[in-house]
Amino acid sequence: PKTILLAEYAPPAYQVSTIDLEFRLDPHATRVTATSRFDRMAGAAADAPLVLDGAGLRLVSIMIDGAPVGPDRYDQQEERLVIRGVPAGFVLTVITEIDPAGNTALEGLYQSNGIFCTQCEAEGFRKITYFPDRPDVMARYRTTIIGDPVVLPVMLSNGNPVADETGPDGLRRIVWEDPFPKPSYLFALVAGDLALHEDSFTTISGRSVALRLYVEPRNADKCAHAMASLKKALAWDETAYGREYDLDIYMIVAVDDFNMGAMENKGLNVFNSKYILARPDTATDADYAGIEAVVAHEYFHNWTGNRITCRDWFQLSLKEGLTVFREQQFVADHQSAAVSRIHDVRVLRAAQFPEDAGPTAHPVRPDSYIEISNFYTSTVYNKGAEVIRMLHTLIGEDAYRRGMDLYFQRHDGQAVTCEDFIRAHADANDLDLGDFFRWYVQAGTPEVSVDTRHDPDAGTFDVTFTQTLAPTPGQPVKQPMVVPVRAALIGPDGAPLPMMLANEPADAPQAGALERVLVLSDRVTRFTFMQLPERPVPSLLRGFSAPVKLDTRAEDADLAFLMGHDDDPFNRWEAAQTYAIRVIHRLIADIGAGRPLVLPLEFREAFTRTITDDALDPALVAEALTLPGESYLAETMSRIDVEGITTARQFVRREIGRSLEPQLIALFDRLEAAEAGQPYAFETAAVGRRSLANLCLAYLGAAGGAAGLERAERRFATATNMTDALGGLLVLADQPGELSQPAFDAFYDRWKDEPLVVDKWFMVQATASRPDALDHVLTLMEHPAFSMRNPNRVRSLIGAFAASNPQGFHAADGRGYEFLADQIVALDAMNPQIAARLVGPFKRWRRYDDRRQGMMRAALERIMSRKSLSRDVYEMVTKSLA
Ligand code: B3K
Ligand code: ZN
Repeated sequence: PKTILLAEYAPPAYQVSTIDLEFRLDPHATRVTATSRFDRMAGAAADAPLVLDGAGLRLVSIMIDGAPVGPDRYDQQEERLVIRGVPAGFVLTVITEIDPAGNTALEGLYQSNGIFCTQCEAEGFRKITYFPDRPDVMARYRTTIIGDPVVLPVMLSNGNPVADETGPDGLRRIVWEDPFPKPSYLFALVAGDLALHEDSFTTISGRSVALRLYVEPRNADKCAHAMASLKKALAWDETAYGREYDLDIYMIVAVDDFNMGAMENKGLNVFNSKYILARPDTATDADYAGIEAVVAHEYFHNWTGNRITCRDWFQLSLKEGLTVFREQQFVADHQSAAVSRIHDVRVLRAAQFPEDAGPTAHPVRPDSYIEISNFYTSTVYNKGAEVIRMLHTLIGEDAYRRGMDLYFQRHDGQAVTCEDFIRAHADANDLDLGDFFRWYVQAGTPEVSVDTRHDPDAGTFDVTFTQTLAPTPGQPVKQPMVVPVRAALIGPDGAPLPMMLANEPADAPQAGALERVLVLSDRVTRFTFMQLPERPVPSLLRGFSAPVKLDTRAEDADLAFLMGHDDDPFNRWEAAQTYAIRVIHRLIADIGAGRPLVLPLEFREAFTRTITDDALDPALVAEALTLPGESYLAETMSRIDVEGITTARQFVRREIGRSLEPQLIALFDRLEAAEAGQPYAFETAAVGRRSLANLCLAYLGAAGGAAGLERAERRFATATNMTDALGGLLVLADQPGELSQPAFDAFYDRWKDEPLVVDKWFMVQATASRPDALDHVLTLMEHPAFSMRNPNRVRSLIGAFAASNPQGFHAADGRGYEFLADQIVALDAMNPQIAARLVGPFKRWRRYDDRRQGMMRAALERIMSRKSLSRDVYEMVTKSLA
């Protein structure tokens, strides 16, 4: 397979102004006629061949200006069609035939439960017809869909319907026209028997937009939350970014078989049903939150992605990082801002930090790839969003808005680069952002350590930051990054103190402020603060103002102080996490040395203070008392100690559950009573109460006492919403079979007709801690409800086991590794994108003990030895082994 390089980008020789597509739908033989107007670009050679992308197509015919083009004029290469001797301007007609029902890769045109749907990003359009399938070719689309109206009563494409007639042959022909030029990756077509849930929205300029949500008829009662989320998103983008929706119809279709979360096709989003369907009894609070966020995300792409798109796929973060940041701002404005920031950071640490530290580390703007599908990564998305957030922090909200306004004004209708984006912000505010751009080109997570020195006589407090950035594949040497550190200095009474820098005029912009943004731009940066006779406790990187690993070298006592006093809720949480990580690390060391395990008294006391303080927000309490996850804990160790992490973490959970049993029960009962009789609402306070109640239950369950288990059984059996039911089930899942199996059976029996709930059933079992974890997963693979064809199912069982059941997956006998390798190989023949995602848990193999390293490497080598690997899996495996 060939490596594609950013440095080799060349603009297309021919542009397309219009494309007329006709689909004669048939499950196994859909005929596609594409008629496009091409024009040679100024600067392209007169004999430049026409290069079209195409994959897995049956070519029926080619015509130029109505005259057939014979095989002597074109070459069919692997995924290309090259036509020689074309005029400067011409109309190309290509007829191809495709097999949607046989398309198991779920890219291009495929069927999901009989519904025809498309997924074209990044390079799926080439599986529909021969075309320059690259984002810098933007054309106006007109789409005719021909099908049997009895089987396919709903037939949709981008834009507006402009004609609709049923012919004497009984076939219906509907024509859609999208007035906005777009790249091929935003094309969409949907046809099937779908129920419509409709609403409308009046835009800020008074236009009425029809909002149409299409789902399978059995799901008609699960649309309300997605629709409400969509309306919030339209309204928010108008006020927060001054962006109005631009078509008269906004359509969303939910399908069960989908490779990722959703797709922002112009005017016709296609969604994984997981991110649309919700009813209180079938969906958890986390599902409701995911729906709100993803519906908004796809909507926000209308401006950041669709109206302004990427010049090439290296620029993917131009739309994804920016849109994730916009989504995060939207969520923070609608739910608890502190909790939502904590969630952003948890995701970043669990997924992106390991990526940045592993063999597939790449910059936010990668400079090479083998398969672009592999680059829809946490680095491009989540670190990309952190980069936009840092820009926002560095220049401030008003300057950021000026920069965004200029970006929209300057580039509307264009396909642009990350440089163009940063230039708009620099030009709008007369700033030099040259060094800041390193965040786009250098991979790896900077490590920042802090040294402080207080001089009581001089009243000065020095804070010295030292940053290092370790080498990553292909980048041995790095430049220092521009790191914005939001900071405060907390006085002994818990109040933040004025921050006055030495040698700073009293009227300097931030002089004397209670919180400042300190900018690190060198390897070592020192700040000296004045007028501080008593030593303050620094609160640094507030709100996680930069995606770095910060080592504050704080004393335990300072952490405990910040846990109780920091006025930045994120940092209060962070202090608790840092403290918990320390405690767990010490316990791991004790395990290794064979010392008896003891939960430190101060830790338990800090924990007790937090659960018994009624003044605190339950949601934040739940976050503060949730121990760092195993993946992030692994990330904090240079050599990952599988047993140590699990044993230490379990010990802390059990000890807390045991020693705080009365307090946890009292709190749980109080929270449950507050909820009793209330109808379910996805509303910040109620979500917080449910999450804290479930956390209490989890600790009680870890201790295994009768009072806790009784409550878990009761909650599971009597819950009226899925959040509570699952809270009970998760506790029962870790208990012996007499307790867990009846719960699983009852759950399946009740929900077997709801695929998204059955996914939960698989997932809870796949991640349960039980000695026979792998055998249980193997049994579940034989269950009639399991299917390798459905990505959600694969993720719920195989993906969840490999990524979130470390005891099972990393079992000392290595069978977990063999199992995963087998599944990757089996899936690769069906759906390479999903197969490549499953390589993830193998990527950190070099961080484990020698025995596990050997077994994981052998598993990767076994995959490599297969003859016909997809580009997707090939790239992930070779890079992991390199
Ligand atoms: N842009 C799509 C992701 C497409 C993934 C293609 N393999 C969804 C999103 O990020 O909004
Ligand atoms: Zn996106």
